[in-house]
Amino acid sequence: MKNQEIARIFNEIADRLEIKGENLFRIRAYRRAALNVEGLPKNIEDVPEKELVKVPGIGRDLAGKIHEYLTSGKIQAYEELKNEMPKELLTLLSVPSLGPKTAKLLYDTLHVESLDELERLASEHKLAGLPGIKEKTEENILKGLATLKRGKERRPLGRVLPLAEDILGYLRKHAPVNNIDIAGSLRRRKDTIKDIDLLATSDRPAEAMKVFTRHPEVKEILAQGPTKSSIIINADLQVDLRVVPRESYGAALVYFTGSKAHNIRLREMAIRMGMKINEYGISRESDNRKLGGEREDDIYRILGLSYIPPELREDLGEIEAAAEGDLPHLVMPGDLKGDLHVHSKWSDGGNTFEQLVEAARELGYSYIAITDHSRGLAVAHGLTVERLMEQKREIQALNKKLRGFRILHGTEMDIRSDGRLDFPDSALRELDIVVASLHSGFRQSVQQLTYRMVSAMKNPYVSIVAHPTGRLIGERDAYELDMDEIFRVAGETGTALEINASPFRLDLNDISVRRAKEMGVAIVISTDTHATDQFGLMDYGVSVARRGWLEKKDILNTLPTDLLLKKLKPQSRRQAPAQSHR
Ligand code: DGT
Ligand code: CA
Ligand code: ZN
Repeated sequence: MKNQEIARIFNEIADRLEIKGENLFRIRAYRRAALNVEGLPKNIEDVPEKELVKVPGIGRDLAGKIHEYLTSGKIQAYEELKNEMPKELLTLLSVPSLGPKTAKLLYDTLHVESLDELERLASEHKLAGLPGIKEKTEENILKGLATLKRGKERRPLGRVLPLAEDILGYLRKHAPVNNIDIAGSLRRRKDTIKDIDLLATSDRPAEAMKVFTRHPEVKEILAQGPTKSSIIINADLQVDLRVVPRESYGAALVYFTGSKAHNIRLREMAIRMGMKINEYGISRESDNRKLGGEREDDIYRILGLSYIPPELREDLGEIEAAAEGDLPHLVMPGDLKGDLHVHSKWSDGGNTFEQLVEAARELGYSYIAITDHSRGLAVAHGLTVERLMEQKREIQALNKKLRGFRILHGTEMDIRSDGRLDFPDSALRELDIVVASLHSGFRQSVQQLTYRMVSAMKNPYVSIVAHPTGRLIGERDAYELDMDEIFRVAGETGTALEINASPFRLDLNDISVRRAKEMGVAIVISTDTHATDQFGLMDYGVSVARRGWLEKKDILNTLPTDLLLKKLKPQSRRQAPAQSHR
């Protein structure tokens, strides 16, 4: 598909414009277009030229560039930009903490041309002393380089899962397989993935493998045998397919789903019970008699455990809980009743309220919260108080026409660098829901960053803090925050924390979610949708919640509208005047 290629080019154009110091709006337009083209649920080559402008974030200019690429294989403006500056400069800019100014400075003065060289110079303290570069800058560069390396080894779940499902669909259609499933970390829905592990049964394994190694995306065949084949696909990702006997399928699925730590615990448990588990089945030690292994559940049942969902298989207490019959009833995608973080055309989203409502209704939702950016975030066309009130009137009018659905009026309000909020209480009071988040000053001290979050949560109108740690998977680490303090204040003030379902964020992450729950913090799962087709990202957020042991009752947007509004801060606004604390 050309979608990813175009997205890559648009991102590179944005990078190059950034080095040139061009207009921020233009740069952002390219980045947004890249995101939307990549996330487009269909092949961009199938979109007729005239329809391209209907893709959110694609105006006439960018539609023209896409058409140019699809017809000629080139974009003139991009070729010109490429000639204007060396590629090495761009390499430097790929380091998360390195801005365009610093990148240019390093290139011009020290002629740094590679990341290895940059790493050497930074670790030898050869950079500090250049204009604007302090010791702390060197530290940040080294951290950024480490993040970058990790990002190359492991990809975000959201990049890998669609590729895996594509290959799975292809094999189901073209290869002689009976069962076939995704295993490994992907089945456990870890937030980052090293490779794709597939498991199948087949009556004609050799032929199944032949079909596999002829997938149109194959770049290299690493191995091809009747029980295991490995390929590298064009996205530079390894895919392994194993074919196992039908009577071992369940045992193999447990084995290759992992995690390794979980498997080791199961094996130890089996040994204590006089049994043996491997990828072929579970058997009695004394006479080697096979007790089961065709179905996954066999293994757990015979060990006296309830079935453990793949997302929990990390040896983080799930085996003990399964032994006690104490596993959580994990939240499921169908439990969600609405999305509480949605952008419209009023700020940097691509759709009208009507389009958003229609898409949300199709998913079976009862509500969405419109949370456009606030005035401080000019690059995202943040709303002034006047515009916010205008928006409120429009939403009220639309709500009168809707049956069985409600648009909640909200904001994604910027928490400023000094901890002050971007809107006064007099404006916040007018809203159904207030989502607050940080968009600047990520490199402040732990104290300052924590202070900003805490002061936002202490505001009586702030209902939710969005993408609390600010991480961008493989690109930017979480800010340095005192998370326990954040959870404590969230619990105390009744402020909910968001699991941002955007697959490049997944923020809070699984571990934080579990900790938040233990500390009595309410959670919401939201997509931060900027275009209607992004509503579907909710499932990634649900995966994080499941990995964090959350049940339906732990998540506020599983509630119907009236109960949701009762639970969301500020509760006082919606309850009878005499507050009862029950
Ligand atoms: P990844 O690929 O790093 O994202 O994570 P996984 O969990 O998919 O790891 P991978 O691909 O190396 O192996 C797939 C599964 O195979 C793993 O979750 C458990 C199982 N496995 C691999 N090596 C071993 C091993 O040495 N011992 C045991 N018990 N299981 C293993
Ligand atoms: Ca794997
Ligand atoms: Zn947002």
